[in-house]
Amino acid sequence: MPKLSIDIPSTFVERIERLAAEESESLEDMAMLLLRRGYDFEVTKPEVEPDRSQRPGARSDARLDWWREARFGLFIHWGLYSVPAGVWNGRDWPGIAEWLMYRAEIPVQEYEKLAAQFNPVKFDAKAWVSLAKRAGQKYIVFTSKHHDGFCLFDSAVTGYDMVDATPFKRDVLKELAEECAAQGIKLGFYYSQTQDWHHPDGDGNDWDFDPAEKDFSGYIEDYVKPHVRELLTNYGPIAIMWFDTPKGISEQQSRSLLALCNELQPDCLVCGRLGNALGDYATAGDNRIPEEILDLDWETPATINDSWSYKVNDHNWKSSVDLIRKLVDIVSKGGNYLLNIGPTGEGVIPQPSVERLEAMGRWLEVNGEAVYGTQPGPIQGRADLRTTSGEGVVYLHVFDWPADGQIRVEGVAGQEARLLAGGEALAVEESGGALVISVPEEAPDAAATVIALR
Ligand code: FHN
Repeated sequence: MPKLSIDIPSTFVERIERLAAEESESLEDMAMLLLRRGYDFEVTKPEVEPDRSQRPGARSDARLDWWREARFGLFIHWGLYSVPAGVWNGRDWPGIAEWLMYRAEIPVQEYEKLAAQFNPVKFDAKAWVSLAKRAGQKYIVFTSKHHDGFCLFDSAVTGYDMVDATPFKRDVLKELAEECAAQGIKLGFYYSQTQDWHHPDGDGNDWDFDPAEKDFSGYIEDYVKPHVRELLTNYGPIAIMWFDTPKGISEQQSRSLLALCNELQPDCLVCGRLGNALGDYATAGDNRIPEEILDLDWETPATINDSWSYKVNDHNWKSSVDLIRKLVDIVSKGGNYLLNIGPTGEGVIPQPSVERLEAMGRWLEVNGEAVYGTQPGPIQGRADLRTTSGEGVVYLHVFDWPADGQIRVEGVAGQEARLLAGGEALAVEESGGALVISVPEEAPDAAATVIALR
């Protein structure tokens, strides 16, 4: 293979190194991916990109109250890509597995054949929804159509859907919607509005279709809008339309999609990735957590391993301690955590995901009052702890347990301190302008021990 010797700016090298570490790829593979299929190569993106921010006025919109209270949701990436699970023609493709079609430039006619293999006989809407409940998650966002263009719902506008094109023939959205209603959890739909690698006029597929020939406006009018109409008409009350990757969508197009959602289901929220800063709430970058409180309603979508959809060779699972701390970190800055699972092509949720979500649920059972419906706490920027607050109470979420048995906090008042785990009262005294809380020798919880200070 010919070698190319060029000087690359150090910022790009750092970016390659960071992405390679994040996705557990070799530097060579990551550099190849970046060159080959133009990963977004911006070196320093803010956690919330301006076009994915919150529309003016939404910050005080009461329609978001349930979502502000919820703090923790379940994201589900499931589709045709779950079948090859990151492997194509015997090669394990680097990167997130739902991007396989794009990364491997699989022709539409080849990729479509996956539909005949998508027969998820182990799909069990009841079990999926009850896992979210056990995890303490208050809403679910499910991929109705990802960038590969395959629809997981029965659509009258295309035959490229779960009911018409797979041996399974079941409308999984309908089953999930019914189950969410039965178990009392809100349901949202992920929908890729700009990228569609199957539709000749959708964005992204330039190996089958000539970009110069594409009628993107026609695709939005005659394909995306009818889909949105179906999604918001046929499945009962939908809590969120989670559009994704706005890319080149125009402001007028984003506005018209927003207007359609508002017309069909006025209470349905629209996430920031609708584009053009028109979302009801801001969407941070994937797995990105802002350093500080943002004066916005915002959400971090995040993975448990590296890939969103099931990837057979992705074993890079974050620990449950890490995930609990990420949840706490996000909530302490006023955000929501939308944590993802990628079920297999058979419909099985990988066991490492189940275990981690259940561990989070056990933690939330004890400490949920310090998470749900809370506000960012008064102490920010400390590495050893985070704070959230409620009516007359500050919650200290202690990550690093003190060796000397005392936690010192400044800038908070309080006479009574209590461990949420077990309810034990702790001695509190003022000393030198700080509150000093005496704590047991051992940390009661390895992930985060919560102390309620009143
Ligand atoms: O390209 C997608 C990706 O596959 C995944 O769906 C994530 C989830 O937030 N959104 C896009 C990248 O930001």
